[in-house]
Amino acid sequence: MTGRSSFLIVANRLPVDRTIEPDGTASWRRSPGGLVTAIAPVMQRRHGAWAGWHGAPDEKLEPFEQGGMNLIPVPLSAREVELYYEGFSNATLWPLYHDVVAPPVFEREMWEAYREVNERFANAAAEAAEEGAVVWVQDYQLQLVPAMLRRIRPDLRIGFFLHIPFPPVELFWRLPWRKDLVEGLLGADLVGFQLPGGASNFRRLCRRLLGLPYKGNEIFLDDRVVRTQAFPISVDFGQLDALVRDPNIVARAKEIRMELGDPEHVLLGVDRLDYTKGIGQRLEAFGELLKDHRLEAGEAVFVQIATPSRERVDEYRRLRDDIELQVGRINGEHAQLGYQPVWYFHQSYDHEELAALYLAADVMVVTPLRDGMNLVAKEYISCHHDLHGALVLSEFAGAADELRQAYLVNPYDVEDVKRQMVAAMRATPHELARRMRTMRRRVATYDVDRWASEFLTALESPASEPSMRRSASWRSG
Ligand code: GDG
Repeated sequence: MTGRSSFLIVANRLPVDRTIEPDGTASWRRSPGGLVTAIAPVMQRRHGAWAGWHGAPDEKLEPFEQGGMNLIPVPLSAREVELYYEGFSNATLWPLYHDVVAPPVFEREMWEAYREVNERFANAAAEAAEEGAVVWVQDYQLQLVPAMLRRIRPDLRIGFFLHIPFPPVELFWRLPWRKDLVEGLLGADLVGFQLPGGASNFRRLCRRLLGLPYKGNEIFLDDRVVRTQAFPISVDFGQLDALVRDPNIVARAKEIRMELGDPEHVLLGVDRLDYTKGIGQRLEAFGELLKDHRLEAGEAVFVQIATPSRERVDEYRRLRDDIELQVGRINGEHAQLGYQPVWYFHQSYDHEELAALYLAADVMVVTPLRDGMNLVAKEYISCHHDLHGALVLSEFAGAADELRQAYLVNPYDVEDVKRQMVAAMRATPHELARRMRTMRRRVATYDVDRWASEFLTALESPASEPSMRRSASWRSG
């Protein structure tokens, strides 16, 4: 068993990116992001390993170590990237799980590739895990892994966390492979969701589709119990809070405002360029405020960072064109010499620049049509120890469940978005501080460490006995 791990993460991607040095040698750098930060200490304590794709198609790599983590690269061919990743994961499941805001593609070839790749991940995990190990599978790309893994290694404790919403039964029902997916997830001992609503959608689906009874959080199978529960993900509050106190970041934030022409209000959007994020809706609202003269020229600018994402999926190409047309129209109609209303960047930035942008912004505008959580909203809150700044937040983002003091909006209602943007811009410092203080308390308490430790504690605590099944109600929950 030497070389095997007692704690294993299984995710579509490894938490490292390859960089090529000027002399041509390759090195790996830990990718930014809360998940890896939260999990790194657990990894080190438990001789942990992480299985995932390393990012280059048609390349097989041996396991290697990086920053105290054992990394197990899972290979994908170029065709699998197209069918499993861009196809079934991002053209079928992504839109289906996000309220069908774009039409999902149902293709058998994509499904086949998804099944095969999931099998490969399950085999890699089975080989790397020591007897009785804890295995934590991440996200919608790997929903078949829990059951596949349990079949090979019934001794393991298996957890699964879904980062995106779990849809209502009526939407999930459309999926031709609905039974396989649900059975895949039920291979886990604990299935975690962002919100209680996702967990209850899943339990109802298990009852309707497979006739399984449940009681409270527990679903009763013949020989075991599967626990379902919400664990709202969060950010590394402490790290962001410290970063924005760095004098270099403070100076950069001031400089950004000057570069934007020192307007009274800086509004900011930061998203992957994705059709679920409601970028068009917020730009429309901003454009109308200028047109209606509720904002005067020069008074406010909108900075939109739209990080390149999934550029080979058709729907994403169309979205990019639409957004760029919309930005061009607004600027064409409302710009003046020395004043550009919308600053649009189809680029990514390092986390220092992002922190400076958060600090520079008076109003953060987060208007997804559907979002599992939305970390950007929580990052913005973490960056405002000055208690200045307002968050305009969609009711359809998971984060809205916790951040009740945000200016909550229905992104489908353009008048509502306009009204709340204006309210956020006109609020008194006292009002802003009142809201910000409460939201900061929440994010500081429920940070990403707490998320990871609550999930792992639940995964390792015993569930009810299957004999409890007799008392499980067919209607509860
Ligand atoms: C999925 C779910 C859920 C963005 N641009 C840059 C950059 N980012 C970072 C942000 C933030 C992350 O990317 C985006 O996270 P979100 O939560 O906002 O959205 P998704 O990518 O859709 O994430 C979502 C999340 O998983 C976690 O469970 O909240 O609902 O959809 O951290 O800061 N980071 C840097 N440069 C950029 O240009 N460095």
